[in-house]
Amino acid sequence: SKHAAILQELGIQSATVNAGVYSGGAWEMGLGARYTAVSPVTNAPLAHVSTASVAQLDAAIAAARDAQRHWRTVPAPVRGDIVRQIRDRLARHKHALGSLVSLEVGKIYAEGVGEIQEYIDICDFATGLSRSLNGSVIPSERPGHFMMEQYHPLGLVVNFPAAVAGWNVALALITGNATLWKPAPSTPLTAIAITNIIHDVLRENNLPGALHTLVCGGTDIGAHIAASPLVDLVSFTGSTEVGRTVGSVVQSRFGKLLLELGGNNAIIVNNDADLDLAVRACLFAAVGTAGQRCTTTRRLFLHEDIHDTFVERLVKAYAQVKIGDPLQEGVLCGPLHTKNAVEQYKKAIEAVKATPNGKILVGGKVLDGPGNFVEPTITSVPADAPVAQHEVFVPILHVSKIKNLEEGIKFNNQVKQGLSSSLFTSNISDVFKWTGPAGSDCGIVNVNIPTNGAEIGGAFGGEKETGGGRESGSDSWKQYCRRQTATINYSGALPLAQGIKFE
Ligand code: UN1
Repeated sequence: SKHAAILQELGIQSATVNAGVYSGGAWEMGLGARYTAVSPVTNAPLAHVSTASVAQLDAAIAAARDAQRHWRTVPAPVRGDIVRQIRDRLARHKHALGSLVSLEVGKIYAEGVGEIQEYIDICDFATGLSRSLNGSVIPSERPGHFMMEQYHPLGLVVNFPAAVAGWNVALALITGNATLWKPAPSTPLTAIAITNIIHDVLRENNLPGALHTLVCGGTDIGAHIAASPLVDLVSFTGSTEVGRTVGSVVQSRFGKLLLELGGNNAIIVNNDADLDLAVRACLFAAVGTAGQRCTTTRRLFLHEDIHDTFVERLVKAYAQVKIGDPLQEGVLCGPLHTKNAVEQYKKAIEAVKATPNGKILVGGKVLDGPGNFVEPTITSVPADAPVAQHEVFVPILHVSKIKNLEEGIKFNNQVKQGLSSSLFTSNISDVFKWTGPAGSDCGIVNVNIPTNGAEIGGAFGGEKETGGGRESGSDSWKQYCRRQTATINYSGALPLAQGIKFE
């Protein structure tokens, strides 16, 4: 079948037991619990995956650290070339990898391929960057002294779960680190397929496969990683709840952290906005990936002048969304990733119904059948309704009315999360109010584009309960490094800083 061909191209035998541990450059059968990866479209098994025991994890960490001791001395541009080769190999299998993401996660094919494209983009970015991992030269106050700041590899970077793995792998590798990837228990196959590809590139270059280690596992493995002093940086993408625990464990041992946690992203539509553009943007932002991006729009603030027209148009657009098999052409909304997400959806719909003045404007139902399908939903609730204060990873968009931009900014900022935000307007001064210091408090602030679908060139991440981390572009690479200030005295004398005399 089509599915079997995809799995075969990527070196995954369908319906066979897969070794979910890639340690020391070789696949191993995991001695932990066995997982079954299921299709969110049918809930039928896709493959069985073994997971690591804690002892296997420790061995994998040791092997990765060992491999890094050589890797850290390889010149950065040479490391960049390895990442370029990984990029080429990913591009060659883009169709199959994108289909596998679609198969396993449930997002539509176009978005599955988009995710692989994002991995390819960050590899391009990292390859170029490998020639300019600049430190700086700082003028010393002392004669005959040279002072500089430089960036060295950290050691071992662990990144768990996520589709965002590529951002971490590409940047961690060019900066001279080894990486260990612990994917979400529900997405082992994409991780196994990408590891197969990277394994081939490393082997062809006589480099240890341990530089890209993979450990499938559950919460015991996650907890052990967070606590291990041999893990230099823990990059975690997931819920605020889990991130809080991971964060405090890593912080208590003074490990480095990169947290990309929950978002509760809003779009504000001014009365002077291009409404065609805004409707299309809201549709992609709220229904894309069936509402399961950290950047998905969950709250929509409409100026009272355009509120009714806008809602009417958006409801019409929602009614045309085809829900179904994400690999089928024309489908815009696939299933939710897990059965549990369907339960969360039901709970949120009940909460809307129980909210004073809360209304379902369109959607609200779970679809019959074996898959995890729900209707994309628009609700009308007051901006401060409890149901709109936290992130539910489903396609539910809460709409509220605003009098002006000031009120929109207040509502945008009043939640605990601070990832992404967008304003639709044609008013120049509102653009600068929105992007200025008293505007949106999010890590990502957009004008006339959706909250999701960020390019890799900018730093990605958010404030407050989103965790404060920055990944992907800009100078995010510095987080994979230890910063070192070096002062070299070539004067032959010993002048002390601050003019101190000590004799
Ligand atoms: C995520 O959902 O965790 O901006 C990341 C976006 C993508 C990244 C999503 N570039 O929607």
